[in-house]
Amino acid sequence: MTTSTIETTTDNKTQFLQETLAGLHSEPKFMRSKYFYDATGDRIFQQIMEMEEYYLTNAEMEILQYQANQISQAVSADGSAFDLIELGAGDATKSIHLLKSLLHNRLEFSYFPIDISAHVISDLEESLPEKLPGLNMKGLNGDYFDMLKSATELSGRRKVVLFMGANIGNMSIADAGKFCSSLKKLLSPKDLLIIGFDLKKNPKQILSAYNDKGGITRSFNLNLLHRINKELEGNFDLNNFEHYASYDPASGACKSYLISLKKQIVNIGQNAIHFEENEHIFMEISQKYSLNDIDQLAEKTGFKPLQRFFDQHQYFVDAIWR
Ligand code: AVI
Repeated sequence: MTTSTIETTTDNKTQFLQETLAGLHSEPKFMRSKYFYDATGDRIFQQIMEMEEYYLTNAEMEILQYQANQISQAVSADGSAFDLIELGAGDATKSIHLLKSLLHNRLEFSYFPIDISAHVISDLEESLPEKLPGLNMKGLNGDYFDMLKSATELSGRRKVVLFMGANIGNMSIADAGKFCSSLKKLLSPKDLLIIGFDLKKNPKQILSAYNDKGGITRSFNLNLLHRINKELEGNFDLNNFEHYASYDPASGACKSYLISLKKQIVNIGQNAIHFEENEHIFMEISQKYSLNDIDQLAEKTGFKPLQRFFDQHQYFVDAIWR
């Protein structure tokens, strides 16, 4: 199989503008965290993953580094060829361990990394074939479900879907339920899902991962205002907004906001957005789960939990569902 990127056909900029205006005309105001990831956002997210406070990356990395063989055995238990489809592949630094193990065990599979960021997909297509000779891969740039359908049309084989990195956490519990139900409808009874969850733990540890001392998460959030200025002719003054993160141990919801430091009007093209002093924009949820919450999510959405893999501190879990 040759490597090539399938580009999205939708008008990304129009959608970005429409969704941004809809969120900023809502009460309370909100933005969509999927728009964090332009080239600068990708770079800042890399820095977040390297931060001392952001325990999630190391925890899941440890699972993949030390248990890739067990995971590879679990996904290949029935011996048939399969497609490994990764939703939100990022730089694949974690999945590379699983890919190595699958190649080492001479399993017949193709890898389809899907990512909303075109930079991510072109980087992967350049770097992975060099790092993993013999890997069959095709990068898919676009919406998860559209691209999952494209991947399914490219081959009718059994699917193993990877959804790691706690990306499910960037949805509310209700939206995560809708997402898993829609995903289940695209899968056949033999297909598997490997899904990563950040677990509920000491609230201070969670909060400092989203409110780091170096201000990297702050820059990550403010970068979306900068992106709106650049791409949608906005005039946000970044000095007039402050990052605020909160964690509620009861619900497991970690939320980030930008707070308007004064009464102000911001223009996006011809549209004027009014802010009161201390008014908030809800930017992102990073939902944390208990093991019970995870099993309930599987059950409610038609999946059967099969196996779980933890890091040594039990900060994180990669669960295999059928
Ligand atoms: C991508 N996602 C799982 C990250 C998270 O932990 O929610 C995004 C992030 N936002 C702030 N820090 C990291």
